[in-house]
Amino acid sequence: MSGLIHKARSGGIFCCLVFVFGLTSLYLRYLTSFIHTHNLPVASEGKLRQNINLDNTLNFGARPGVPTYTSWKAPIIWEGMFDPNLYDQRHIQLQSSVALTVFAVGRYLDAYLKNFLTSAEQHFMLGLPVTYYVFTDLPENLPNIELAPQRNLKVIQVEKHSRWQDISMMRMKTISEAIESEIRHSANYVFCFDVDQEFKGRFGSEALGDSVALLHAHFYKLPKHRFTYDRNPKSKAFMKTGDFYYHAAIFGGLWEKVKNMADACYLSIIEDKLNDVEALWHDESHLNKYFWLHKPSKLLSPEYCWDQSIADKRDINITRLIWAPKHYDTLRTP
Ligand code: 5GW
Ligand code: MN
Repeated sequence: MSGLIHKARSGGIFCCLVFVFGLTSLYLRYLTSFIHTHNLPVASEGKLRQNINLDNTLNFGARPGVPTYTSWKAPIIWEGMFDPNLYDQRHIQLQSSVALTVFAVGRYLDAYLKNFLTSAEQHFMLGLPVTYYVFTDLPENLPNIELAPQRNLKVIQVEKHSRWQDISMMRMKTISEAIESEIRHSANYVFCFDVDQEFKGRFGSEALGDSVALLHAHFYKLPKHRFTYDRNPKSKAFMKTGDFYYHAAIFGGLWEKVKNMADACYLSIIEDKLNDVEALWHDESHLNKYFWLHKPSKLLSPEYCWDQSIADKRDINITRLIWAPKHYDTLRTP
């Protein structure tokens, strides 16, 4: 009798095991099919990353002199608001990786790229894997820069547009293509930079977010009516009003978000060309329009991109990146 019960019991356990095993393998199959159909590297699953609630740890009262969040509750990152170690540890744990794109076309290569890259090695996203994507028409003139472990550089050749407005605007197309062909397979986040700048202090993982915009150093204190949005109703960049004036020298976020943004800006730029109009500040006008319609999830204060010629520095507790001197006379003549 007891032997029979024992048999029945072990039969039950066996059935249970088969059931659990079946469920697990079904679940695994679902997971793999999800990864395949969406063609995402495992670590770059956007939804997972959007649940990073690190921004709840920010101290919004740390900087009484300046706004620290927007009307739609996106944080504006100022020195003193965040714990750098907390951000770094969490992003290392999540295996976050970052691609930095930068264009150095024509004379901008010799003038700026070396300082930009060597200073990025000192201050940009230390502790995380970083790949620099350098777009240039002169790959053979690239400076030789020694990179720290976990940091790589890829050079992608681009043509030199004859109009400087096009060099600047066509970056959106190139960025989108590079995200599609390369970046999305190797990085979670993309940050796009002007080359005429130099890192001076920590530019770290606190700057990572779903979609990230930068407050323009010359406008962050000005009233809205002074913002230099495009005011021509014929342009796709036309804006009557907005939230902030964003600087196109830095934008970033999850690769999915940056790709959407670059695609939208490029489409608007092309539509303007077909209509024979050009936005007042080129790609920057289109970027401002995009972030008006699609609110960024995080804003960077001008501490992240400061112009040292601005006299009133009271709000700037640290300069993380500064504008390099402009030599328009020599750089912009053909
Ligand atoms: C050249 C002449 C006029 C304007 C832009 C260029 C130019 C820009 C160029 O010859 N080569 C080049 O690589 N660029 C890229 O576009 C650089 O990454 C540069 O940082 C970016 C935007 O141009 P900037 O920095 O001159 O624009 P602003 O808004 O900082 O004055
Ligand atoms: Mn610039």
